[in-house]
Amino acid sequence: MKITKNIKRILSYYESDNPGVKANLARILMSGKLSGTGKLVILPVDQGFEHGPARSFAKNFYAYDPHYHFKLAIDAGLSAFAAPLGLLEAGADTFAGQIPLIMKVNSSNSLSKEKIAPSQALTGSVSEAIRLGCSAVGFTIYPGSGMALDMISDIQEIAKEAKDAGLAVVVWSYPRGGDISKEGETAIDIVAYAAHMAALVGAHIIKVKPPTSHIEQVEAKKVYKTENISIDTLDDRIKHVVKSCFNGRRLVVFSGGSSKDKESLLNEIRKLYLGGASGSIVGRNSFQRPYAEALELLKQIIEIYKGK
Ligand code: FBP
Repeated sequence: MKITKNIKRILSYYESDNPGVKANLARILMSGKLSGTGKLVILPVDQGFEHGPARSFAKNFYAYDPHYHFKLAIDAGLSAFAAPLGLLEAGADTFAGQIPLIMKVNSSNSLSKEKIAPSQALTGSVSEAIRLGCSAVGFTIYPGSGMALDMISDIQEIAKEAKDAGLAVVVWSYPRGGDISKEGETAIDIVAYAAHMAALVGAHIIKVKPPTSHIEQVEAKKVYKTENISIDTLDDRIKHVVKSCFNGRRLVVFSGGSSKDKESLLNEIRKLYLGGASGSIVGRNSFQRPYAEALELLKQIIEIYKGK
């Protein structure tokens, strides 16, 4: 595989990483229809854990089958497929080597949701990710939660183990819990802060939700005003989040959220692209649609990231 100049430049930003990590990042960046562009579209299917099977799969009952998701990610020409251990095991042989895999190594669930101190259990490990041929491990932190400090300590250990083993690290950074209001979970100051924390814990790829123009913290409000930080449009806000991730030296992808109509999603993704996002990670909006529709939607998302 020959890598493009663009990908060489991105890899050069990861100054401390060993050849194994760089090879795995290159594998993700050189797979699928966005190969070599430096942009990524990833299919995440951990919603069965996070929200339960009916809320995740009943809309499109074929999606109860793990093979459905592997096939969708491969047929759509995506950059990677992310899922928890059990789901990856269920398609490991049939789809071996066909798409880079990201093992989500921690998960929350809606049955034991905690309002103040939401947390995640470890549900996979670096050695299992290696056994299944994964390119990366994925880990969620909830900045703001009463359990945030424990989660941040856990990711520190897992990231070290993953990097030593040559795996890339993807951090889902979703603020919630503690004093953060519901509106604050996607506030621009909070999302930029959460993305920056993910960069600081050593993530190669950072995943956050698209931010709103709400500012949650009183102290931050003053700075956004005095320093004239533009946050009025979504593309301005994306620029600000990307800047908060080491001035663009880290890959930052944005989640799709719950199912919405195609045009709203595509409009949102156009703004993400304009703001300099590295890509999208779109779960429910893809697999809750009928197969052909999902393929068409993913094709259009990929076209946007190709700059078309
Ligand atoms: P979606 O595109 O379906 O939103 O998937 C992105 C994702 O990060 C999943 O990986 C995860 O299961 C889900 O969102 C979690 O959402 P929340 O924590 O808001 O319930």
